[in-house]
Amino acid sequence: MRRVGLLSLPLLALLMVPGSAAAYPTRVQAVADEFRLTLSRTSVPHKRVKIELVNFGEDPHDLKLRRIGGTRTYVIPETLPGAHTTRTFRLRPGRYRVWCSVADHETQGMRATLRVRRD
Ligand SMILES: [Cu+2]
Repeated sequence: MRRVGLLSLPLLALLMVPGSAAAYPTRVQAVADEFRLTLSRTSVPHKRVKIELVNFGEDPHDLKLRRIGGTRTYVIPETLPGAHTTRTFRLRPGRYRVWCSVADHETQGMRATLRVRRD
């Protein structure tokens, strides 16, 4: 019994840190190649979302997000083949259109949808 009590103390301390869960953004990896855009998850809780664009292709790619019905465009700048770029955005709940805006990549298939949940 005593051993169980000792083990649970650090866990209890961790759980009691106020706002500890909110301190970390949700991570999403967006893998780009010709001509696909694959998100590691398609639904995230709202607030801070950390998106990493990883370019596995042979062309440069960028990433843009816009909430359907919204006017603001969130941008991860053009990223070279083999490179990755990370940005953290504060996103409102809704459905976001995600696409690569380089040349005609979007119409070739580099698009996805990200749902930002209210929870
Ligand atoms: Cu592209």
